[in-house]
Amino acid sequence: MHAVAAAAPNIALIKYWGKRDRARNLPAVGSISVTLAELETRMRIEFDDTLDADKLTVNGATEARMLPRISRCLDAVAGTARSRARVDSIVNFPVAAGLASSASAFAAAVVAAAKAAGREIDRHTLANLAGSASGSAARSLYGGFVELENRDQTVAVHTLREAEDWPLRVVVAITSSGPKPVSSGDAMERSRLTSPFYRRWVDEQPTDLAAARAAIGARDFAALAAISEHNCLKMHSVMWASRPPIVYWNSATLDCMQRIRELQAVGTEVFFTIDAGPQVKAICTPDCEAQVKAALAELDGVESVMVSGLGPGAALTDDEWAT
Ligand code: 2P0
Repeated sequence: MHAVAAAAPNIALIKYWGKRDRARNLPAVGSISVTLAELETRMRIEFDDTLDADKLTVNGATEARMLPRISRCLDAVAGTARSRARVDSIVNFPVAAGLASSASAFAAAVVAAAKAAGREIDRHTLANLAGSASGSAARSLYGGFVELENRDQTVAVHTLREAEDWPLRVVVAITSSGPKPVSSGDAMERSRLTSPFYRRWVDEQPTDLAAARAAIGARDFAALAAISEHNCLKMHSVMWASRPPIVYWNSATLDCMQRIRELQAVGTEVFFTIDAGPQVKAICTPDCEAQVKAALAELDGVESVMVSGLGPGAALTDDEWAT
């Protein structure tokens, strides 16, 4: 009655921002992301009749804040009549790094919970179960370049191109490890209700998705860079125009963007993207990785820099913890 699954976080290039159905956590727009490698959440789930409540640990410490969401996710996968569960999770990257640790956590949770409960659940259904816990988690069920499309009452997620097919690198510049001023769920709702740009954002998303899909299909770095930066800045413009405004950036965020523009001006294949936080993710070709990493690491206000390749979707793994 136990299983272990591993899942990586993902970084959206064409962003999910806004919900069309808050109760079911269905996104207002489709999105395209890259699933990372090396960084992972490894989760062990054991259903145990002798427990009187679910228990969750993260890196060995009891974690109460995330527990209700994990419990709801286990109910969705294994049914509300399930036994209580012992859930132990090991995260090998800083949770405050702005890497959507909830995406890797819920992707790992649905895969491990289905196996531990003895349920055969196809990947499409697992992606929807993960997505109802955290929208971006649906994408971490798949590897490489991943598209999430809206369907009637569901999402459909698939790999557009495998990681090995276009092995780009992701350099993450951490500019602040403090907590978010506003959660992304609340911020999305505020944007929907108050931003004058929200409707336009939703209406234009199919055009941006099509451009990114074509760029990934053709492995056209310049085209992917242009549409990804545009989509990121448009999402943040929606937030900035919300009332009260939602500004996740700090001055180091802007310094990183400026440095990336300088690198682009001398021909470096790199572009930026920024999520619901102040960290800057620089996507680059393998040849440019060392240069990008050094250029960001030396900036004042950059606390640390992490690098990742692209990798596979969530999967069951053997019963050993990563050490
Ligand atoms: C994304 N973000 O596409 C976008 C870009 C942040 C900015 O998905 O409310 O934690 O749990 O469904 O998935 C972060 O939001 O939101 C996110 P919920 P989630 O990656």
